[in-house]
Amino acid sequence: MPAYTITYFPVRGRCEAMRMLLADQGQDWKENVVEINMWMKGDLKASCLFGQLPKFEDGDFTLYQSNAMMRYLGRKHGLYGKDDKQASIIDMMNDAVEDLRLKYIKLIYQEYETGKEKYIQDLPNDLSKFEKILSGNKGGFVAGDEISFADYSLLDVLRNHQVLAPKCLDSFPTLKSYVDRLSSRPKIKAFLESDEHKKRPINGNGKQ
Ligand code: 0HH
Repeated sequence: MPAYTITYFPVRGRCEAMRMLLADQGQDWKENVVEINMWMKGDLKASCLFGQLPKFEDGDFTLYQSNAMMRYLGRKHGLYGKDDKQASIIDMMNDAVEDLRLKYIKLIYQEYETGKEKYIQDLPNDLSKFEKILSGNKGGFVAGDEISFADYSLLDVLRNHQVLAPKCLDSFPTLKSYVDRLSSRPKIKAFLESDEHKKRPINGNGKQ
């Protein structure tokens, strides 16, 4: 029986970075898929610490907040840098990814029709920051020379943006090769090619 359980809606959303991490680390997990009609009944929502999903379980240990889950798995699977300074850079990068994810979520769920063009126009302003940071780190990851939990977060957000704006990485060669290199890691590649991943929509409203 897998150690981990992810309880979430049938979307990639806030869990696909964690799924890539688990797949890449050779971990099994169970998916507890919550359809919207079940969520609307209210009992599960009432039981969630902050009234939201995802919920993550490791045996009898339960966590809410997707980034706390990433940090937990980072600590548990050696994906949190080699010292306190690297760990702090990894935290900083994960927070920066969260800022971009929140902008993306706002676009997808609130402003898609009115704001997509402007969003794509402004996107290089955000991407250039990540390009600069990654090109300054010869190790090829957000910090040091080993993958960290924040790399899976960044990979997920960049891949989502490639769906939103397929050419968005064309002027960012380091980011482009970073996405290609991480996506080609054998276990990530197998996960990305799985029906499980391919059939799961990125977002819950059909927009991407
Ligand atoms: N800070 C939290 C975290 O990182 C934010 C969690 C959150 O926003 O974990 N949860 C949302 C779902 S994520 C939630 O629980 C967005 C995906 C929405 C897809 C839903 C589609 C269902 C389609 C069948 N929202 C529900 C709620 O707040 O009641």
